[in-house]
Amino acid sequence: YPEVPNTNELNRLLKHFSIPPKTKFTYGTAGFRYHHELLPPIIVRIAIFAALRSSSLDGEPVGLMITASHNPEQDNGLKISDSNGGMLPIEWEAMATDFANAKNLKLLMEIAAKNNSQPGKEMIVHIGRDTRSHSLHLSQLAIRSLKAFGAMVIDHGLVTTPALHYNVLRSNVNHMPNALLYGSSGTSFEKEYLNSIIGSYVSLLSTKSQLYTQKIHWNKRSMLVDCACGVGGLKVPLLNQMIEEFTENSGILLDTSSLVHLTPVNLPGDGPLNERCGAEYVQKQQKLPVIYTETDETLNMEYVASFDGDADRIVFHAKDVDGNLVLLDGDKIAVLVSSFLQEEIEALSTAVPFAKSIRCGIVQTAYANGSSTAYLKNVVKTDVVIAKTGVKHVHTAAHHHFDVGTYFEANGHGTVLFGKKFFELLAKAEQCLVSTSRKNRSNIAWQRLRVLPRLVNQAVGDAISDLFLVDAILYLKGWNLYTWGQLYSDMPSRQCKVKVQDRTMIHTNENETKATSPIQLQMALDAAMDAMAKNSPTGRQANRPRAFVRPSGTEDAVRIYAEANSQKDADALATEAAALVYKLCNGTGNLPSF
Ligand code: G16
Repeated sequence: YPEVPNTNELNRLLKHFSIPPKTKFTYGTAGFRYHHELLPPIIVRIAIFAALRSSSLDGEPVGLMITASHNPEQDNGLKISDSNGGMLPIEWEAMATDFANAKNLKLLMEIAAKNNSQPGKEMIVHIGRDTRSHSLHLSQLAIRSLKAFGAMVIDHGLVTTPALHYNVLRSNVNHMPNALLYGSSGTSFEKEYLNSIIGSYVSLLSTKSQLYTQKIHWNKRSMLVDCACGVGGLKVPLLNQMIEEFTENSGILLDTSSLVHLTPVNLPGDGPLNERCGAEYVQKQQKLPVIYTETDETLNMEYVASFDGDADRIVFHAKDVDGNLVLLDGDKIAVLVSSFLQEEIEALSTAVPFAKSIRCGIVQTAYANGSSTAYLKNVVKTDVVIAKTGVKHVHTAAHHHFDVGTYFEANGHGTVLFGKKFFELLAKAEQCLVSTSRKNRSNIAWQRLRVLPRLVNQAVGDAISDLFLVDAILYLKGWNLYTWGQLYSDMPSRQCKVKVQDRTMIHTNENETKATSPIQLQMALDAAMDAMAKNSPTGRQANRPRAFVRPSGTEDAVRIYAEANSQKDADALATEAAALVYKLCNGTGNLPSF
């Protein structure tokens, strides 16, 4: 701990990093995100805010991640992890915004007092940063501000966002799910985090080889991992070795061909961050990523994963025989994961009827492809809840509605949350299955389900953890990306962005499917959708053309989404929606064209 709040140093920092005139910073979808040159005043103020948040939780550690995730290299930002590893509670966002805009220490302390918040003896903040060239300087500024305020700092250096959230969760024993309470070792949090993922991955794979009595050696499966030239690229190269070490040392009987071999490409420095590579590019542009890494190897494009810049999102894809992209986005991941969970819970219910009372379900956003929602409801037969864009909304909804709640945004951000009742089920299953064979189907289901809370990040969506979860499910099912992709066909869709003078003039309804103002905008969008529906080949509800617009909370742009029965129609609807936004909301710059 630093000695006491150092008022002189705080005043110096706040004065030196003053708020530029006529600037108003706002807490967005996932914290603060701006051009990096605008960030220092926010960093100083939000570091103090984070310390106060920790104080309000009686000294429970919270986290600050310096990253602008999927944005271009010149942007940077701050994500705040609450002590439970999740996002900052929404009720605290207004105070964060007020803090980011407060001129001096007196005003900061007035805002804090108004919110019943005061510095405490124990204020602990974990810090992490991504690989942007300005992130080191910004994290040092955050550390300096925290120390001046009297907070203790735990600096994790270069980490992925989900690893930072995991570290925060792991350091707050009160919030840890049962599954994480044991297994603690003397190793660093990051090592423990990766070990926990890999250990449970290997255990999950081993459930397929229950029928084998000896090790069988085949060629290894391999996956290309496009790390978006971001921080995930520093971690993926460690994973192959960790998998091998774990498999050798654990004594788990495993068909070694089941282990995936990862070939990481687009590492930091290989190319520009998030530019024509990574999850955001592949999913939004529906294009294969550029591979910047120089290599003599012939790269396997049959099985590819793309991370975003801070590795909290993942999408999978392949290049088909015609060189086209086959995309498995967050919706497809939701379908794969939720079907797997339902199957295993059902298999367990034969021996443990309590399993039937577990509420499983999915949370999606308005961006979910209509076909995925229809498939989840009609084929998987699971409950689907639509929430607002942003982890803070989908995570909360999954927690609230389900005992096993899966959420995946179409952009690849997601995880599965296991509630208290799920852990009761595991305990009951252990008692019921004690005398059954390990090859009994219910027993296998129990072996599979019980490793999931350690494999799947319980704090936040996580590209590394989701990579192993998806790979294990595909392996257990004996599927490749094509088999998976054929579960249902996506409705053709198009996403684009338009710049306007002030995007905050657009307001939407609760689940963002309609603009509530400007009022003429939704009327015009409805008219465009109606006109297209009249000419649609089918009247089925799932195939009705659909478009919506919403202001981004991470970029200075309005996002547009359209889906229809053909790519031509989806493009036409997106073009029309973009033109309407441009006209009715004072557009600037260029209109998108396809
Ligand atoms: C963040 C959030 C995601 C959200 C995305 C886009 O992702 O964590 O939940 O979907 O922004 O938000 P918006 O459409 O408001 O710009 P990331 O990976 O950039 O941190």
